[in-house]
Amino acid sequence: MSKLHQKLSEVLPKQIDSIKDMLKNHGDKVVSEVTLKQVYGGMRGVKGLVCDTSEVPPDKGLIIRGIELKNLWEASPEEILWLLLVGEMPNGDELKDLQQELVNRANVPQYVWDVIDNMPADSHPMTMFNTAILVLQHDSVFAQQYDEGMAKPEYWKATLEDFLNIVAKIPAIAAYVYRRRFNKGPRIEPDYSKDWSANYVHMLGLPDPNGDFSKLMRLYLTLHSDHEGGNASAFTSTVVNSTLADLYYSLSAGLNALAGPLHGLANQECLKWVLDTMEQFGGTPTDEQLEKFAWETLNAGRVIPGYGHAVLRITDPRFDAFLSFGKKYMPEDPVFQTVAKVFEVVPTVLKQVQKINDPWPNVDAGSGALLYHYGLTEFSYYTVLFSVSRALGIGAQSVISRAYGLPITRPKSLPTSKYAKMVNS
Ligand code: HAX
Repeated sequence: MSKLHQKLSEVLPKQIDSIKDMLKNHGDKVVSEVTLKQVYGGMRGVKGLVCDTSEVPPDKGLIIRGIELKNLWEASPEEILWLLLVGEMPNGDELKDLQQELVNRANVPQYVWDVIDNMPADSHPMTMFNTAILVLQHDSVFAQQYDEGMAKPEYWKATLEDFLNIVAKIPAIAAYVYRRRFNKGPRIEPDYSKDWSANYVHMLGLPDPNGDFSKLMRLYLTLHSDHEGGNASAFTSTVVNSTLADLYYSLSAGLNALAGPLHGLANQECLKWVLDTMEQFGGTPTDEQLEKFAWETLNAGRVIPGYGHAVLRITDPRFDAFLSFGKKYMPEDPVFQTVAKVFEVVPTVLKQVQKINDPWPNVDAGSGALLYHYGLTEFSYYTVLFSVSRALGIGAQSVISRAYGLPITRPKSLPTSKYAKMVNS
């Protein structure tokens, strides 16, 4: 048994007992009320889900297991995986053990490469990536053990197996999607002397002479890992996994939600918006030019990608992390300079639009410019990077949900006529 399995076998029963106690003593306590506006407003603010991996207070942003993001900038994705699941950082031995376990599980079956090779060559990279994850379902431990009559207390262990197998394999899959989709040459064999994110960078095959691109990718893969349970991708996965469809089905479903332009695809849209301003004005635009461009976007009935959030009411601390990286490593880069300028101008414009609740940048506002700087210029690929990272949070949430024995997700809907009757009576 790996150290992660051992640790979870110790930690989870205690959590399960405390939840059982809380439910026994306070099960009927009201924790949230719902207004009609919330019913027709995407359930914003309705408390009805549990997520123990992370929390997003509107005035603070992402907190993973009680640790604010600014204290996690230096963490590796593997450490984050452990933290999400266990609730504390791994020690050196535990980290090594987890990294070795990922290496042991990293081999990608040939049928995955065959499927990617047989997709239309101009498929969106997210379609290629999510299809590859779904195809891997063939090897789901959960599905196989369920067929064999697995008992409920074993569900989390089988989900953990699927989770680690997926995490181990996705860097190679994502890297191949990049190389195949953008004609970068044959697949690059993994280098297991490197850690998880550095090996991913190696398999992408982009030049990284001084290691700065690897530093960015490590930060990127940490920052996007989790964002509590109600965001569209995590929530979708939660619903699908609650049916006991295994993690391959549920992760692929969640990542399909991430592919929407109001969610993860905003990172490709955002860089496009930034480059469009530069093209229109022949370089880094002035404040006045940017303001005009922002109003033109809004007046055309479009959103300004990378700005606004369903929960946050401050500058996203993940954006802060990217901005600080850019200031350190590429202060003279004109695309980065434009991103920094957009940050000064766009919130002042959005603040003037009454209906917009959050005028501040989100995670997607700055990351593209940094990737662009290091030669990752194919921005339709950016959401795949996001997905590789978000798989950590989604998988951890699923392991925990199955350990808690949460039932199938099934909120109640009513027809409009019934709501009308309720509010008019
Ligand atoms: N530009 C223009 N209009 C915006 C806006 C923006 N950046 N942000 C919000 N609005 C509009 C909404 O479209 C909505 O308009 P309607 O009432 O006409 O539909 C109104 O302002 C109220 O929206 P809100 O309450 O402030 O925000 P929501 O919770 O409804 O939506 C979104 C949150 C993130 C979807 C929204 O801010 C948006 O579309 N932003 C641009 C796209 C984006 O950056 N998405 C990535 C978000 C982070 C993420 O999930 N990454 O994966």
